[in-house]
Amino acid sequence: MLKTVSQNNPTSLISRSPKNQYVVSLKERINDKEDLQFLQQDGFRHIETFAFNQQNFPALQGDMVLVELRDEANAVQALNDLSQDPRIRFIEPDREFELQEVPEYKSSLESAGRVDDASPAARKKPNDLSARQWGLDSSRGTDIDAPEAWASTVGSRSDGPIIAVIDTGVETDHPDLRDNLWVNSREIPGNGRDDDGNGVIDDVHGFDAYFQDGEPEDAHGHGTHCAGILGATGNNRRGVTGVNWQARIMPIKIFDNSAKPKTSTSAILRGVAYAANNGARLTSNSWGSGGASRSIRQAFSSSRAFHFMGAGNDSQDNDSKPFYPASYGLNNSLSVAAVDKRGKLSSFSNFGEKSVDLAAPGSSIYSTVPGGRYGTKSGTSMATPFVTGVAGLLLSAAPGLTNGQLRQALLEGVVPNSDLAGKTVTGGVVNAKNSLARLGGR
Ligand SMILES: [Ca+2]
Ligand SMILES: [Ca+2]
Ligand SMILES: [Ca+2]
Ligand SMILES: [Ca+2]
Repeated sequence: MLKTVSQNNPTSLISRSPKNQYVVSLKERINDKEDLQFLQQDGFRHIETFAFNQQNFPALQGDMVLVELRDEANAVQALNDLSQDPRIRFIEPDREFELQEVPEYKSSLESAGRVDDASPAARKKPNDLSARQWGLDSSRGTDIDAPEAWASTVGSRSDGPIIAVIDTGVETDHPDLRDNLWVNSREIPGNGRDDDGNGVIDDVHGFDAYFQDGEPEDAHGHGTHCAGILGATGNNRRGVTGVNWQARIMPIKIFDNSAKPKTSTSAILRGVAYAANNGARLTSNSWGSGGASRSIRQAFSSSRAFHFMGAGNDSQDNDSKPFYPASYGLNNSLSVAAVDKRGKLSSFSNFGEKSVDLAAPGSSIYSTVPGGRYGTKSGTSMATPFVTGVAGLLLSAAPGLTNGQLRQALLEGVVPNSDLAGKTVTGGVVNAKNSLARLGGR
């Protein structure tokens, strides 16, 4: 049996003591200030209306707002009054969560020669595919068959999907990432103005949803690593290659800069809203916790984008002990477990025959880290951007794919193995070649 190893808990969001701030889901959209007056009467101060634009969140019926309790002494009465107000759907605390990581462990490098599993003509390799990148190509056949997929598409900076990495930020001047960042062409950098009127000043490459500014720089390293997995520049004679050689990565920073990074319900809502409002087709979410949030669920589920969620690293069965956002089970999302070089479920990985959809390489993954460097990390955090990256290839090859078609191509393309049987819905590992072949356009 798998052991629960609590210290192997990479990106768990641990609920903290609530602040005096709450997220309120309204039944209607706000048209003017008077629509918010009842909050004041119930004892709350309106802080922020989250920017869930109707066109990008078509299924969201009303607005979501952040409020602050004005008088702590009357908290019980005020919360009671507001929760019974017919104009609101629900109210929940703006919780704080902490990011924890799987301890990195040294991995032996893959030194054996590769056995190509397709004819050379059907494979295409970049000049910077590191021998450490076993998840993309390996002699054991446990990889995602990236070279076979690259023969069809390597991703695209022009037609490819905008991919939001919702995480600790990204080192935007990393030499292997800077060319693959989304560019907000309607924003003039460094002039102190919000030129495109999207609510954020000088947001040229993404958004810091925690500190609410246009500089989503990574003080931690987790987000930079995830970004490189799905989209480090390929074939540039440098470092590593991403699943997509060319990409449009939109860094969305939801964590603060502390050594054990913290985030909050409100930062996550802001991040999901910004991503979809500014064109992200995909989001990659290598974080989570055991605590469900109705507002976060509502934000993801009502969005037109497609979302990838890490299953978590507690070696637990998510069917009996959910891990969110992976366990929301949304139609427009997939949850991802991790496998090691042998193709076996990683010792830390959560699983779930009903609630975890598929697996991807997640042990000893080599990718970009801050300082223009490279390093190895393990976790479902690493598995998740592998699947997001494959989705990026699929949408580069077929930009018109619906969420349903994308989901189906990813699930039907997996390579099943006996170790994953009964551990995930598909019992298999994501496979770029097979999923591309499912599109039928090759
Ligand atoms: Ca292979
Ligand atoms: Ca702006
Ligand atoms: Ca500007
Ligand atoms: Ca490279």
